Amino acid sequence: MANTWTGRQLIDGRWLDGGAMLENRNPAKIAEVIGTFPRGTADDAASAVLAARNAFPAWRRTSRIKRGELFIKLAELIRRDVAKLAETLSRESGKILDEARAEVIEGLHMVEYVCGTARQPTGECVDSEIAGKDLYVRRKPRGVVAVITPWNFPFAVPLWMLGPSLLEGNTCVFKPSEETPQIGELLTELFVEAGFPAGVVNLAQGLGEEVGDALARHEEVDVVCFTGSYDVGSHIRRVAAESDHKTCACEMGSKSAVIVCEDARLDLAVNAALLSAFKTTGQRCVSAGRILVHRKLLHQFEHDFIERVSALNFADPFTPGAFAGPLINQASVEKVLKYNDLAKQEKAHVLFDAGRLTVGGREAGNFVGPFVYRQEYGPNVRTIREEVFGPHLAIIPFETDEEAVTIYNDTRYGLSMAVITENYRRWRMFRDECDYGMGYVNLPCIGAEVHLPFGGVKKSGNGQPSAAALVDSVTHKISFTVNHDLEIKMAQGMTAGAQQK
Ligand code: UN1
Repeated sequence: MANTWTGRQLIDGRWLDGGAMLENRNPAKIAEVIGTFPRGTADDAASAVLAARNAFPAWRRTSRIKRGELFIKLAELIRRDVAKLAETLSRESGKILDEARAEVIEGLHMVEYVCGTARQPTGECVDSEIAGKDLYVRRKPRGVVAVITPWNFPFAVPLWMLGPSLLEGNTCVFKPSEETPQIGELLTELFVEAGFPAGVVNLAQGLGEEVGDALARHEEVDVVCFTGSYDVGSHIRRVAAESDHKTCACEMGSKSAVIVCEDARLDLAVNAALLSAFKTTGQRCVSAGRILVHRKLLHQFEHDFIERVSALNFADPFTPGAFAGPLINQASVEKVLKYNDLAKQEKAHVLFDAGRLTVGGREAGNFVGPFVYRQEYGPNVRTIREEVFGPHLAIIPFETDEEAVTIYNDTRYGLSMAVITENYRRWRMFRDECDYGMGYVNLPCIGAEVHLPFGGVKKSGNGQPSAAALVDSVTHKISFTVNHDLEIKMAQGMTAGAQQK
């Protein structure tokens, strides 16, 4: 499969190749070029937006149920191709095969959710204060949606956005991350094969600062859906704010945490912490960068946790039994190692430091193993507040539940949080006092399902979640008042007839 792929863009139903190309490499074996793909231009982005704009009127007039039926076909095609999609995803993103498969299934779940909601009520019928009037609330599509997606979930996250956007009658320009163009193209091919009309889904490939930026700025784009880093998301929000009509749904970084309470079951806490911190090599938006542990359990927790961490296998994603794969690129390697050093400078007590992995073929890829340290909570400690996006984990001791809340909230992010406790009053207090979008109890802080809202607060997001809740971002609500009387009667007691002199 290596060296054979030459990527294309899809604009108005036509596959386009040529122009400047970029290389796509396997992060587990960086010498391996998977293929090349177009370095799209701002003009390509504009053509894709125009195609989406032109396709919009016919698509929004298509019955919602007919639109939903195309997703039934799409679901069949994804099911047919699960193995191929998972393999492509693993090779391109470095995610282990088991997780890549789970991600394809997560994307499929979004498609199935969309099929199921197509026949659900979409509006409300409301009473008027005038008996002869009926009031209705309905949703209308906003228009053209730019779908700008990350490399860490390059199949599921695009579907979280494309699914609700298209079902509601919007047309889309899909811009995959430049790290994962191939899985983006395979997904787009499936939309074409399922029979989505030309121009309804367009694929724009290339660099974020060129194509992504052009999409976010384009006046004919009505909504920008974005998942990725805080810096890019905040740029998109500022650019979009320059136009009057454009809205954004942004899901950005995090410093998510697991809170291990005084009464926690230790085995469960250790497993939850392990999955939260190191699955996907710590490269989920929701990955935990912090485990807050009650001092009473600290010693035992650290012992059991490090024992488990030292047994984890970070390996080529196709290795049976691998726990996690490589980091996505060299820049990530440098960033993670820089934060590991910073923790030492900040006088962390290092409990485990696997460092750069250089044996068993790992020297050929972007492999960095777990780094675990204990750090006391205090002001100005950067590593317990800033996002690292890798296998870099702080264990922070606490004494009281109130202190745990303070520590949890003392970061500018607010995405995901798990509480490990047997006490429902305690859980409820954390539920209400912490700032986050996705909360868990006796679970890791990863692993959300598509029929829930997915998004965060503070620097993690603008409160316009993806997945099922995206419907609120890609539609606007209209009200409609219908009069069944033969005369006009006004609400609020206003006189409706001609005034007598
Ligand atoms: C992400 O973190 O970038 O909740 C997406 C989860 C997955 C999606 C994560 N369902 O862990």
